[in-house]
Amino acid sequence: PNYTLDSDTVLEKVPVRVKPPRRWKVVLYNDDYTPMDFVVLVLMRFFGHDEDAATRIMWQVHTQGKGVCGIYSREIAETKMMQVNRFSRENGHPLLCQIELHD
Ligand code: NFA
Repeated sequence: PNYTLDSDTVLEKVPVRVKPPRRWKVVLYNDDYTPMDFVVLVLMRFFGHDEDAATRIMWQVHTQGKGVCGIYSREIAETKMMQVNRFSRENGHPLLCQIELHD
């Protein structure tokens, strides 16, 4: 029921968000053309990794076919995906960035 304080004042119940927001993985995919140095640069510039971490993730993508750059809310993940794909195309590389729902 709604909470009636008097005949003309009603505080409507609004849904309370009880579940934590879903998290999204930002994923890079391997290809045969993008230079390794460019992938490391992307991981440092857009995901805040230092050179060692960026190199490890780049190598994971290169050898396993894909790798996780970071985990974010949907808004942040979509923005990073778009920024990375734009930056890659601007630099003439086919590097592909996508997002997927975290388990
Ligand atoms: N496979 C690419 C190469 O050998 C390097 C690469 C790594 C590309 C990670 C995309 C992602 N130049």
